[in-house]
Amino acid sequence: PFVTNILSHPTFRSGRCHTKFIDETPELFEFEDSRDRANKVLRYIAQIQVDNPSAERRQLDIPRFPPCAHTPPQCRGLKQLLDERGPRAFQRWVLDQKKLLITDTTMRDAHQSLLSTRMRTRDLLNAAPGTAEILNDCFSLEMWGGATFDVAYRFLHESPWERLQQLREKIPNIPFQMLLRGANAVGYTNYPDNLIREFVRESARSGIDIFRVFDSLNWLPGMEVAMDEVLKQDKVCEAAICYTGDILDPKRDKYTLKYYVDMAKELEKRGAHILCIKDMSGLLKPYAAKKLVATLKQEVGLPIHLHTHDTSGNQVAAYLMAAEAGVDIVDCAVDAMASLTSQPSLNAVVTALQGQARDTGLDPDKLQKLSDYWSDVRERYASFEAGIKNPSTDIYRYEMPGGQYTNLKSQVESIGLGHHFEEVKEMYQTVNRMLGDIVKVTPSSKMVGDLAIFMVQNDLTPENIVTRGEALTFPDSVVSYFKGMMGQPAWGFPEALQKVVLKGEKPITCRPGELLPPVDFDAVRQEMSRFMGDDAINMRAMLSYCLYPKVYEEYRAHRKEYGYITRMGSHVFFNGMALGETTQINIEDGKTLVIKYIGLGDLNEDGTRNVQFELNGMRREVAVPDKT
Ligand code: 3PY
Ligand code: ZN
Repeated sequence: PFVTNILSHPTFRSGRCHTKFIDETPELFEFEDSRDRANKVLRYIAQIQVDNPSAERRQLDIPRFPPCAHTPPQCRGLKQLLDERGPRAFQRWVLDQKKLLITDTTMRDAHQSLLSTRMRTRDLLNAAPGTAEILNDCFSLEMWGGATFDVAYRFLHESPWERLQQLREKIPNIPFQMLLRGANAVGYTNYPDNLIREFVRESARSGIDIFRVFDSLNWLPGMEVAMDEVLKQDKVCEAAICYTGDILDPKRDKYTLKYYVDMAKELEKRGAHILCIKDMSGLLKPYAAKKLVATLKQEVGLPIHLHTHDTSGNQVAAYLMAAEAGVDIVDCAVDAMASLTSQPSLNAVVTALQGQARDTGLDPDKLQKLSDYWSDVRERYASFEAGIKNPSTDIYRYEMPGGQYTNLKSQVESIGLGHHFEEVKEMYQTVNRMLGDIVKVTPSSKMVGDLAIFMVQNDLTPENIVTRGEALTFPDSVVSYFKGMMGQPAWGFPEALQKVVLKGEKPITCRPGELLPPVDFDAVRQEMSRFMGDDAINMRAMLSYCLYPKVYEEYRAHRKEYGYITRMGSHVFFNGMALGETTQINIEDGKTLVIKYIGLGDLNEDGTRNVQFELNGMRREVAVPDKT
């Protein structure tokens, strides 16, 4: 069966496998006959039907794939220039462009910010050939990192590494960009240096070209190791300044123009190829964008890449002002996945600049085809929409990152405080003031959110938290922050509160990575053999386990129990099937399951319920636990 797995694997069949193919393809070690696979798929669907018997379900047709006239492997673009001539030549090329360059964030930040990061690999892959062709002339695709790593395993039961590899195969021409949280990698806490380095190496080997590295407190030591390893791998190091406050407001004296220029100069000195202004909450107003970009263009020699969220509705204007001031690259999302807490619309920016000095050169008619696809796909994710219907300039008061707004809402609802959401939002800004006005982006933003919820839950105020806090155990993220495990905020910690939170423990002032013992990968391997076969334990698996031990172990268990569910249509994957609906699932090349849902059957004495299907025309019944 191992040889059959190799022979039928798409990578092998495409003729593009390399020497590490076997090491890096754990699914080759999964031996199952197709009857087994079919059973697992039916049990997966049956469980959804039983868990939520009265859900409204409807049949959806296959989304309209974006058209693609060329076979992607023949597309050549900026990726080839980077691979052939290296990051410095790539940087030069960017600086020489007159057109405004575009990064498309549809495959990462857009769905992280609009749909709780739930976009499945299947839907990304179906967009891939059309994207390779239609966006051939864009600067990059941001398609990995941030929260997508964790969510892929935790909620989608799929491997982010396989996503990266499969997209790379289908999009060989456009540079791939990821968001890396410095010493926090793609997690919420600092990790040992050797883990960060291995993570960067493995991501680079798997297809990432451009690493956007940031620190959640703009603390340079927190970016150091990640930046150094990106440079060592000869990939593009895009170092980010996280933007907060308002440089045009004279009353905000911390995050001034000088603060950002000083940081930019330091990042340039440390070898960054590109400077990113990471406006994670959409606070950079149009005239501030113009001033910041114009000043940075004068003060540093790096290309400038602007990232924002359109929560206020002001951000297409911010891009146009930034374009006038000479910004090199801006982040947009295809319009069906743009605006509000996501990035500004790609289609809007492209059409606004048509015929102007900084014309992007992208074709609006073709972009529309891409948008039609995402519009269809988005329907399948309706249950993850946050219900935000309009732009809101209130974001200038809350200063909450695009992706956090929706997550905080569900976090608050999940602990039964849904009716207190407004209060939590107000508290979020109170907490920020109490902490001395800090940069808020993952993981510091999550800590501010956790503390805000905690204060609402416990009736705490900035006035009584120090006295009443003595008797309380603060959330883990808050303890970690005050201990210095997220790095050092530019203006220090409020001391009295720090004492109360730490309860006698001593905070650190150095880089956490200097204190954390290096990961012993042999020991990790040993530990992992408890729940998976030795052959499948490769560096990717170990990295994932080190970052998210429990989530990764559960992912392996889920995969064992339900098999290959990644090829199931997303509306079925999330919501199950409508009565009488037929769906097709391609379980391996050339083998398709045609499944029709007939209905729920009887409850059995052992607490299971029968669920009826037709599988390839034959009646099949499976029994799954009924806990309703
Ligand atoms: C992330 O870290 O996931 C972000 O998107 C921060 O803006
Ligand atoms: Zn963002």
